[in-house]
Amino acid sequence: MTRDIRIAPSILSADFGHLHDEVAAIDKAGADYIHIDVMDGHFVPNITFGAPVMKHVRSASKKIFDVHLMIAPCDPYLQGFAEAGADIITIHAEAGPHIHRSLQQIRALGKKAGIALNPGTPTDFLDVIINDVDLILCMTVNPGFGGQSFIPILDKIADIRKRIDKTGRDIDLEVDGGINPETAKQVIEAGANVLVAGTSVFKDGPEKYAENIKALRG
Ligand code: S6P
Ligand code: MG
Repeated sequence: MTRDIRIAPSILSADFGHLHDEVAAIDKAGADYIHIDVMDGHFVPNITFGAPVMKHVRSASKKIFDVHLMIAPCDPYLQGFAEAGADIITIHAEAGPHIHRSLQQIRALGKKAGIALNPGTPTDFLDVIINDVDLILCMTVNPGFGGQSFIPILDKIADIRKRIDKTGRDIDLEVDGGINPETAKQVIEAGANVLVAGTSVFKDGPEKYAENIKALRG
């Protein structure tokens, strides 16, 4: 089956000294979503930036801002990211004691709700929340750093695709971590339709972004 593949460059690999220009450049180069990685130094062993920085770059693109919150607890920050211009807010299965309420809160803020599964988080978890999400993010690295190697959990991606198809709803299946032209083919084949990529999009400078994005579409 042919799916419409969307590419979500992760600005974690951008030049932070020129973030506004970098977001404008990937927009122009053909990005479908702008993937925003937020890390708190607690849920993951690294710190990036918060809603004020995202708000500052929001004006660089009209594309979908796909916010990946690697933070716990997530609840106190959801409104801030919604107000800063997020379109999709994705939280991790382990991001708080009442994950169902957190997903409801994202939707109540008028945003699409995503759930992220770490490589070690079982897909059975989806049974209890799949009707409350618009996107499922399957991590193919343990989150915290860009530039890690892809963990080949293709059966897990295929399992999530089956669960999505069973709902009959149009839920995005996003894959994040170690995506390059070779692994992109594998995850598309397994059922993913949104590919996050940092290293492989931002390598070799802005004049290569369009070519790098195109190479991921398979
Ligand atoms: C996980 C990571 C992801 C990012 C990532 C992808 O540690 O932080 O959530 O989206 O930057 O990067 P790469 O280099 O694997 O494509
Ligand atoms: Mg991410």
